[in-house]
Amino acid sequence: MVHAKTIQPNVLFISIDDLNDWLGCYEGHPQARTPNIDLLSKQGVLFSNAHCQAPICNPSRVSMFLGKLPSTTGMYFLGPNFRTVDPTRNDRTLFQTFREHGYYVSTRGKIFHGKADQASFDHIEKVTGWRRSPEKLSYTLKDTHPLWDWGQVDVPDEQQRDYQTAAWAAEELPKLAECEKPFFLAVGFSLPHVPIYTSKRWFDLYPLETLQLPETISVDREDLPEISKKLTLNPTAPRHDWMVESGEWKHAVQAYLAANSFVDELVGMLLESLENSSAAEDTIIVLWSDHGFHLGEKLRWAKRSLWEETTRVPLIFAGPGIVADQNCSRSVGLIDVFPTLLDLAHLPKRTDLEGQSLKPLLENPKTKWNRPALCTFGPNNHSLRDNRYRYSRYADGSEELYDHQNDANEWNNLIADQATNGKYRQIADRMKQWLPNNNAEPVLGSAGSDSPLYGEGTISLGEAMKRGAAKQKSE
Ligand SMILES: [Ca+2]
Ligand SMILES: [Ca+2]
Repeated sequence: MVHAKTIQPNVLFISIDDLNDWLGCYEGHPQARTPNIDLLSKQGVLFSNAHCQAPICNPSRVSMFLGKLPSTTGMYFLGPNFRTVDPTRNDRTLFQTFREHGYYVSTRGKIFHGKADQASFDHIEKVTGWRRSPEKLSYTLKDTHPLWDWGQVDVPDEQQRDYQTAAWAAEELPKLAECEKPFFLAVGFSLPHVPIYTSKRWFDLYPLETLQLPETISVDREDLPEISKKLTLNPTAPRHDWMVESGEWKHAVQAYLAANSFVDELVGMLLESLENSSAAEDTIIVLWSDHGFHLGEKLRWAKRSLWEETTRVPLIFAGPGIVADQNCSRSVGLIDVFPTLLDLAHLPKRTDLEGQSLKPLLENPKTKWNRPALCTFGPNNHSLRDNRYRYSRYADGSEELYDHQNDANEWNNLIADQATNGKYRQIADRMKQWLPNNNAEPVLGSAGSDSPLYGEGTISLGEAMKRGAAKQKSE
C-alpha cells in the first residue's frame, strides 16, 4: 500500500544557533561528544564543506529563508527585520512556500533572528524556560557585552529554554504525524550562542585537566590585509589576548563543548519521538547552524569573519530518497536548502531562488559540482570556498587565499604578497569569476553602521568599532 505522504514528505527542520564543527561526526574538536547528531549523520548525508552566506545571525537566516544572497537583497547586518524594508518586504519565505502548498507549518524557538515571521507559520509556539543568569557567572568580564558569559548552572535541564523547546516538539511530532496535511516543523535551539550556560552533567563530560584547546600561531594575523583585520575585530566579543591572560580560554571551550552535548541530547529527543511516530518513514530531517564560531582560532572569538571557522556550518539531511551514511565534500551553501526542500517535497521550482537543489548530491554525494560556496560580510566583502581553496576579496580590493589541502587552519595567506605569487594569482583569478556582479547597498536602517544593535543601554556597532580602533591604537 502506498501511503499518501510518500508523495509529499514531512520536514523536521532543526536549527542550532552559532554551532561550529565541534561535533563528533564533524571532527572539529577531538573531544566533542554528540552521539545523537552522529547517529543522524549515519542515517543520511553529512555535508562537510557547507557554508553560510553571511557570518552573523540575521542576514544568514534571511538569506537561507528567502533563498537570496545578501549581495542581492542588501541584508548584511543584524537589523532591520526583512519585513520592514522594500527589497524583501513582500518576499515569500521557505516556510510560507510550504504553507502555500498545503503544508501545516509550525515552529518554536529561534528560527528567525528576533521575532518569528507571522506569514511564515500556521502556528508559532511561545518560547518558555530559563536562558539568562541575572549576573555574570565567570570571571571579570564586567565591562563587556552583557551576553558574553559562560559557566555551569544549577538550573535543572528541564527548566531550560532549549529543553522546553525540544520537549514541546517531541510531544508535537506524533500528533502532527496523524494529521491529514503533511507537516513542516521548525525547531530552533539557542545554545551554544552566548551566554553559554549548562548544568553539571554536561560540564562533567569535559574535565579541564585534559581539555584540548584549538591550535593557534602568534603571527597568524600578520599576513592579513588591514581591512580584514578591522572587519573581524568583533567589538562585542572579548579579545583573545584577554581570554589567554585571564585563564578563561579553557573555561569557554569547556562551556561550548558542554552546550553542544546538551543540545545534542535534545536533538536526540526529537529524533526518538519522530522514530516512534507514524511519520518516521516519510519525514525529511535537516539539521543546520546559521554560521560557525571561533574559540581562539585566528586569535579571535565568535563569528563576524570570512574565515573557515565562521563560514563553515554543520548541514545534515536524512530521510526518504536520501542515501545513508555518506559524507559529501562538495562546497554548498545554506542558500541551497530552500530549493532542495522544494525538490525533495516535489513542490514547484521557484525560479527566483539563487541557490541550487542539492538533491543530486543527496542521491549521489560524488555528483559533479563546480560552484564554490559564497559568504558575504557587509557590502562587497566576499569569500569563496571550493573543494580546496578559500579566496576572499574585500571592498577595497584586498585579497586572501588559503589552500586547505596544506593549511586547514588558514594560517598562510598565499597572496599576502600579490606581486610575487604568479601561480596563486591564477588560482585567485579563477575563483574571482564566481563573485556576484551585483553588490546591493545595505538596506535602509542597517544595524552595523550606527544603529543600536543589541537593545537599550548598549552601544552601537559603529561606536564599538570606533572604541575598538582607539583601543588598538593606544596599545
Ligand atoms: Ca547565530
Ligand atoms: Ca596568517
